[in-house]
Amino acid sequence: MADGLPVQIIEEGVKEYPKPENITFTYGTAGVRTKGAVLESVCYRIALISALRSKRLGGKTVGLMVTASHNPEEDNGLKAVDSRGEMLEASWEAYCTQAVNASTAQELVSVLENLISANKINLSTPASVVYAHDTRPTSTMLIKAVAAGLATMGAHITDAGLKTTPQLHYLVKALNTQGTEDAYGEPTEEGYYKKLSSAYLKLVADKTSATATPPLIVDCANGVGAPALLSLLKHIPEKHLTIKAMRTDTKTPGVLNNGCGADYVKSNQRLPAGYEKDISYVPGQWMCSFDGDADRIVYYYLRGPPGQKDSFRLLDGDKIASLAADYISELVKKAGIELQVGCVQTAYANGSSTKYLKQRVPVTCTPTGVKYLHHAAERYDIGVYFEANGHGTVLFSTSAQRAFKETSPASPAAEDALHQLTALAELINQTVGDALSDMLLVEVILRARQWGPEAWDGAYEDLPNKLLKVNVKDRFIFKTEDAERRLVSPPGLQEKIDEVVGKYKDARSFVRPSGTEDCVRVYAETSLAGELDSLAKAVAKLVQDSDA
Ligand code: G16
Repeated sequence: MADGLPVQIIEEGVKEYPKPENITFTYGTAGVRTKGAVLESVCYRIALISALRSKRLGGKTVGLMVTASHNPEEDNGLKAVDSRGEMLEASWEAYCTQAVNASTAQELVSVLENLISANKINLSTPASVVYAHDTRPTSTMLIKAVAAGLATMGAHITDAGLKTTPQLHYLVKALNTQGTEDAYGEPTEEGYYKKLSSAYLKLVADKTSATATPPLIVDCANGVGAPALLSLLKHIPEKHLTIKAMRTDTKTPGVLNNGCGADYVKSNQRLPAGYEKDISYVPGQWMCSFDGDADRIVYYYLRGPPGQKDSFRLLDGDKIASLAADYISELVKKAGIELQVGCVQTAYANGSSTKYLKQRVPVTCTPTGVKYLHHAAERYDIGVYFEANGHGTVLFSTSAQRAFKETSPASPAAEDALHQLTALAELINQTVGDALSDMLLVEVILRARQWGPEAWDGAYEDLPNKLLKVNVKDRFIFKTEDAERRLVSPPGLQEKIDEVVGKYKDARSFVRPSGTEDCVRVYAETSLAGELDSLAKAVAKLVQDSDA
């Protein structure tokens, strides 16, 4: 490949995987995402770009995950992962969009040539790409197209098979750091379980046995999180974590994310469908839901019997962020080290959570998308980032991790805090939000605090809130500013929203196009529960009218 792109092979690839006519693909919040049946050409082309990305990074391994995460089962998509395990460098997204929409091989080659020259890529550098997929029926067909694209570029390929998205992120980082002093872990699925479970066991070793409390009921969204959870549990004795896994059917067509999963529970603010008859609930019982690729988690419990009005209580990403930020800040103080703990949220964060967090730590707001939150969190010594939908993690800077290991403790309590911080940095998947790792984090903190559901929930009371999806002809005419809190287009719509919001007491509402689904999202929040529906519907109507 030293002499240039393999143009002839690319031409054959484009013939094999032609771009469907009349579809324009976009690189959105988490890569390209749409109906799985039309994505082969996208997979082939993004694989070409991934190989170039690896060359640009001196041959380091990058990753490709075939998944559509929380979307319905017939959707699929591709998430591209950079060499440190984070999302693809933003400046490359535009090349991805151009490549997937190029209608001829010649156009595609010219996009790739521009990319090569703008990034001064040496084509003789080797490329290495690891890819994985979730349980969707279209995944098998799509990974073939990924493999074909990588073969076109002569990349070294690792097919990691069925994995959760966070496991793929972990593998990328582990592969690139193995044998160095920053080794992240053994670069295998087994290595991932060993890392998480041994850190968890260190953290809960001397805590009250969990058998005294009812098992944690985990809704696996009928996705890849189900086998991953069962594998993880083989490494954790039951006395330290008792789980009842639900919605674990990865075989029956149509069940993925259907009436279950983190997105369903968060958006509908209710139990997974059918739980009322499927679970024998006991008071004080914790429950949580993963999403389809296990990169999100939300917790919940009931204040009364299943089905009783207002008994459902959600502990979403905001509540997890508060739990983690509080706990970690306390440990830092006890350890006697000077580190800044900060928190990153999006416009979807409940106003009460932001108020609560701001009284404790600095808080930053970014647009939706892990790719934005992750980088903002890197600016703190310890950056806690969570989206309200349950996607998030905690990042520990290199200097923070060094301080945990090198600080001489001034007391036994300080020594214990330093040990705990060291183990937390191992337990938490620092590459991306991870339902399994976040679940263990929550369990560690709840055990340490000896908290039942009400104690955690009592930190603050969420303002009543609602999230609606509005279908429009073209969601791309909706453009935002100010971390997506205000619309700049269509002209005049934001002023109309402001006018409506102004009629409600302490209310907030914003509108943004989804980057993963073909819809516009409307978020509304009020101080008075009785006014919520009316505000959300009024703003949704403004969106619909603007589309007429
Ligand atoms: C992805 C992103 C998240 C984002 C979500 C919804 O999640 O990784 O950061 O919050 O999409 O995005 P949007 O509102 O733009 O559709 P996942 O879990 O679906 O990969």
